[in-house]
Amino acid sequence: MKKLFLSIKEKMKGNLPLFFLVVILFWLKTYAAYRIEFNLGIDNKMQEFLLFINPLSSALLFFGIALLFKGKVQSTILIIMNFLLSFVLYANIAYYRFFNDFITVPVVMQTKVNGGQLGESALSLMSPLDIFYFTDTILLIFFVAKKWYNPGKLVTRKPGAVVILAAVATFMLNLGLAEKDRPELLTRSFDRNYLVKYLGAYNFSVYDVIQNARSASQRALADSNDITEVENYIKANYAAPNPEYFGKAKGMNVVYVSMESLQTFMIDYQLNGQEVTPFLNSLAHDGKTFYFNNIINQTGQGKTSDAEFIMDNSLYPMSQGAVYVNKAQNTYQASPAILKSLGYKSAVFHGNYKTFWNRNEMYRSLGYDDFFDAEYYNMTDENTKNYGLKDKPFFAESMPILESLPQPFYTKFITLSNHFPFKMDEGDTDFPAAETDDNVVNQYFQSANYMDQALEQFFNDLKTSGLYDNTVVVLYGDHYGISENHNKAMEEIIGKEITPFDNAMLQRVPVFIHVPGVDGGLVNKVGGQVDVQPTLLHLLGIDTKDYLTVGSDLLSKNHREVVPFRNGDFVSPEVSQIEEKCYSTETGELVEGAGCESLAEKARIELQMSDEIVYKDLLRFYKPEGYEPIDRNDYQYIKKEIPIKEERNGLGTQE
Ligand code: GP9
Ligand code: MN
Repeated sequence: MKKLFLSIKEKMKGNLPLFFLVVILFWLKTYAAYRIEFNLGIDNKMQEFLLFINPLSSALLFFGIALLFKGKVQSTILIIMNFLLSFVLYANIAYYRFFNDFITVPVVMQTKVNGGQLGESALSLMSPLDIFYFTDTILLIFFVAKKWYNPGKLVTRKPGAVVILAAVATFMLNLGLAEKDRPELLTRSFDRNYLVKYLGAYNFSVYDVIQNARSASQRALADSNDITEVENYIKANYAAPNPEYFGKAKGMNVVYVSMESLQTFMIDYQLNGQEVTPFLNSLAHDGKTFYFNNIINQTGQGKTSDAEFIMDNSLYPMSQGAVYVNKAQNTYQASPAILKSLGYKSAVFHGNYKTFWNRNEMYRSLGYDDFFDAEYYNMTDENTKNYGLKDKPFFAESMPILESLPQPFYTKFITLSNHFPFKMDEGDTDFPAAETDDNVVNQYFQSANYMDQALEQFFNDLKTSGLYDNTVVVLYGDHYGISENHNKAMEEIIGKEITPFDNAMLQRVPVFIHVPGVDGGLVNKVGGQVDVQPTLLHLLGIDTKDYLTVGSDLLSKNHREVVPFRNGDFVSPEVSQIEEKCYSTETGELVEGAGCESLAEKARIELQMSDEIVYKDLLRFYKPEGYEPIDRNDYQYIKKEIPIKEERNGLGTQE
């Protein structure tokens, strides 16, 4: 061993110490980032240890490659490797600060699609101090420039080979210990947090690349036999409609509104005695609107677009990346297509450009007839903020277009103002900010209040135009607004310590359904976003028994109540599993041996069945009874003139 070390030292011509110094600096930096930036939930000493050693194998492996070369090539490869890995780490840090998640291959694809639009959010997540995450790269460049790191002639590749072997051995040890602490880590985990905690940010990226290549090949390998098991499962779990409500909205128009970042805790919440969302609160209590206060959001990395996907298809979005970006060419049997054969026209209204989140591609597969994007709106500086048109001008300018549509219509409106970082322009709100130390949280109340006012204005316009009496309105919160990273301030807001269970409950989003002529009221059944589509279709008098939807009608007597989160956790009326632990849903206390396991299996199967459909594009092999398949080639979203009705003068204007 000693001989080997001496011979390595000789061959490295004194570079060995500097090489290992670079490895150690990189290792410590990564570990510091884990501790400072990520919230990985370390539970025991073993996890603590694994977190500490996991950057080592990556450093040895990637830097070790440099040692296979001599002279300048060696130092250049070392610098490039060090920079690339540091960049991967830093990109994850910036992304995590908002999304509370790690970057995956599909997210990178998404960024390509979304272009510079994410710039503003990304910038607000960076700080000059972040240069710290490149100190070792800078030092290395300095060593090389000063010729302190100066690999001479390479006699053998042995040192490189030894370092790479050491990397593999370290990785195997790491993986072995991780599997012991968390069996089936690689095969079952949907949770990126776990993978990073056990294997590290760099190994996770490698794993992710492999996973994605696998998913692409999955579609190619699937055939029509794969649909049988999925079909049997879904049909066995079908919840028949409640005769009291079935068909009560037959032939009516549909308006969906995606309420950006709105969480259920905001409904009826008073900030210093003042209601934040007085209009939505009035709907919750008017007895005319169904208010579902126990619906968990099931979105993944696709956020708003994931929620849209769930609402239209009653399928789960992808566990990684956005289905809108990665599976836009699939065959779907979405609401706009289902309703087409009943004479419905469909349209989306959104104050951002049509390519954002690949919507113009996805909407063709969903069968939307029209897409009114930013091109149709007055996108002045005053009217817009970070992600696009502000909600008040958005609804006001949408009204004439909505009125011009042939009826019955199925439409959705995607709001934007209540988006992170929630900062409002001067003059747009006089609602007081909260007074915690966290500006994001403070501003959230102001922008939510602005959205609430915009919604009230929209409802008034619907009433004035006469559409209200013949239109089902579905309002839903798309996903969380305040991520876990802001829980310190959130504890002040809700007045108690936030446990992992409370945190899961904060993932609830409000859902309202107003059906003209039907009494509503509070429905506190546990449900998920996947349950909205079957609920709506049944109200419209369309039985979902032949459709492959994984949700179940919230108004049905047989509504299933084990509701999965996208990460495999679940909520049910009795017990809930959050981060692998079992809680009583009623008290929020940890419970042992309380039967979370069998329910977790149910939740897992539901997700798996949905994933089969989405990942393998199985609906191309399935035709529901009476359904007319659509051809995505029939849809193009080219700007056209809107015939504005004359008698609508004065309607839909901003107050
Ligand atoms: C904008 C919308 C908002 O078009 O998708 O972004 P998100 O809430 O998904 O970050
Ligand atoms: Mn959103």
